Amino acid sequence: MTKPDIGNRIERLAGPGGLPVLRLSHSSGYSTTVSEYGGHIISWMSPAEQEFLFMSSRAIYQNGKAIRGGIPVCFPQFGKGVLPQHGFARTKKWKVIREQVSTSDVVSVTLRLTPDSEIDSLWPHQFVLELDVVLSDVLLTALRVANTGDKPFEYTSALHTYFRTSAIETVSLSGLKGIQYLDFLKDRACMVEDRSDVMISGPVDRAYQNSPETLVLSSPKDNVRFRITKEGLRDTVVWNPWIEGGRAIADLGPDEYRSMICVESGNVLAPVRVEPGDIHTSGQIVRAEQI
Ligand code: TA6
Repeated sequence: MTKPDIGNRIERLAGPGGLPVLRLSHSSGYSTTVSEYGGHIISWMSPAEQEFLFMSSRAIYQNGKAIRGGIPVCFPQFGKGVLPQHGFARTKKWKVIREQVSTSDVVSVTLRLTPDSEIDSLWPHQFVLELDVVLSDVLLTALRVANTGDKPFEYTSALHTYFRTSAIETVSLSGLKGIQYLDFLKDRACMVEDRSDVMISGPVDRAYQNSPETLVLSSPKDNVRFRITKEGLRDTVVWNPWIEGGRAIADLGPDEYRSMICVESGNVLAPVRVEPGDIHTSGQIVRAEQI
């Protein structure tokens, strides 16, 4: 058997704003692009070149700024806290440590983030964070957090996935009925989801606690349904800023709230503790099905 040629399958390119990116292509026709800045996936496309991830038309591709859209990695803090919102991983340059095409034709890259002096001053823990981006006819994203120091640490995280839709009002998310959630728009009020299909008709920002392993997100206008399966990530955050909220976000284009829905697999409500020498692994697989 001839070994697949990495050159054809993994290209190093200058992405938006000149940021170095890796573009992975699978023999099925799927492709994905990951930025070394932020370890941030900025595109995932079907063989027919249908883009599945939302990217803001006003996204800023600049050192120190988080990119609006795609799959930001929130680490080691989800949301607000002592660190900058959603942590520092999304605004740091990661290092590509592995590029691989397996004999079964799965294309993957691994990026690594280790502390620099700035991180050290913000979060004084010795760690190695690795992100695997694994492309076949599905997109797998895995995070490995290694504690390389001699004291335990805790972190929260999320794969803050922005799905693209051409009509937010037609989108539905199933699998959450009966699941408890904290409503961040109502002072973290604790509620229980009573809908089988969660539809979005106003601002939403909530964290479903211990959500099921698999959720299904449908965007009928785009003839697509996403099967989102997570492992090692207990919670699911659902976010859409809606009209007013969207206007307040400088790097979101006018009315682009209509074109996005964030369904974020994460450990957001309770931290993960990592003992010295241990590695915590988590991740999600997204499968796109045409409907
Ligand atoms: O995951 C939802 C959330 O935490 C919202 O509260 C909202 O602020 C969003 O993330 C975006 O955060 P960002 O820092 O990227 O503007």
